Amino acid sequence: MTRLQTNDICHISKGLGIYNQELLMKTGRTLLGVACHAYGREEIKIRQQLEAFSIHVVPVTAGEGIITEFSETVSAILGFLGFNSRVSAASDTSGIAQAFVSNADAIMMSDDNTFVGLNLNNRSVADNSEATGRVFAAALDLMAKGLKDKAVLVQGCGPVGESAARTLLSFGARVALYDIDAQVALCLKNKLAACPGGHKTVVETHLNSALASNGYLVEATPSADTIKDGLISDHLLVAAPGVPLGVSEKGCQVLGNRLLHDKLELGVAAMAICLMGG
Ligand code: 2YH
Repeated sequence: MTRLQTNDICHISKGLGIYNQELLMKTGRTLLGVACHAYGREEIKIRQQLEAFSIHVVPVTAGEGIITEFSETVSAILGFLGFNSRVSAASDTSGIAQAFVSNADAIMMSDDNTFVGLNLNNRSVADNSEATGRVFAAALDLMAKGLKDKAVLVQGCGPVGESAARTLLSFGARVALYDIDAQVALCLKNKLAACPGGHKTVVETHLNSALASNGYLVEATPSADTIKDGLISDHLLVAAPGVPLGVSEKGCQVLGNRLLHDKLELGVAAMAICLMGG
């Protein structure tokens, strides 16, 4: 998992309005709407419950320590959506205790490996990798105006790619898997066999031909420049949860509104909707 850096996130809080407009243009839904689509929730009902749902973001000093603006940015995203959110005054154990004492509904916190939301009322856990894969697949479904029977390549078969693949199958997509380590892709194919439609999942071993035969891509790798500019066809739609982004600057220009990428917004929004249960 890539560790975020302040440079990755310091612009997010101020840019949420513009980000939301761009997302609306690309998907037809706002940040809240895309997250609701990911969990099959009705946006209008969620809107009625948001303000009363309090989420404390607890800074974590373990491992490589605090990332300046990480907690503030997570809280800003939640506040933008309408949640009652705040960054805990204290970090770590004290921050968790404060959240309990103040009757918070949920906590969000991340160390170097795991970013979770914890619902303090019903004990449910929202995992950032699962939520991120799911919400980017849902966004691609919206960009594509439905993925049923469409061929989608999932590039990168770690936890984010796995969650994306499961979600794509639930939308009725035909899923192809590619990983730099073919064994990892094969292992995921075997796991997906139990999902409805999962037995039709295929493993691609050559990225070039895989990109030529799939018109839709979820780029879920933790590496830059995984997609050569020449492989970007004029109809390819890309949802890219991977950090860093696997598409070059030139590739981004070519794709324009056919590319969706962010480093935190959709994943946090999806975690929050997941925490609200349903
Ligand atoms: O960067 C990370 C993780 N690799 C997960 C990122 C989500 N995809 N975590 C942030 C660590 C934050 C730090 N402990 C803090 O400021 O609380």
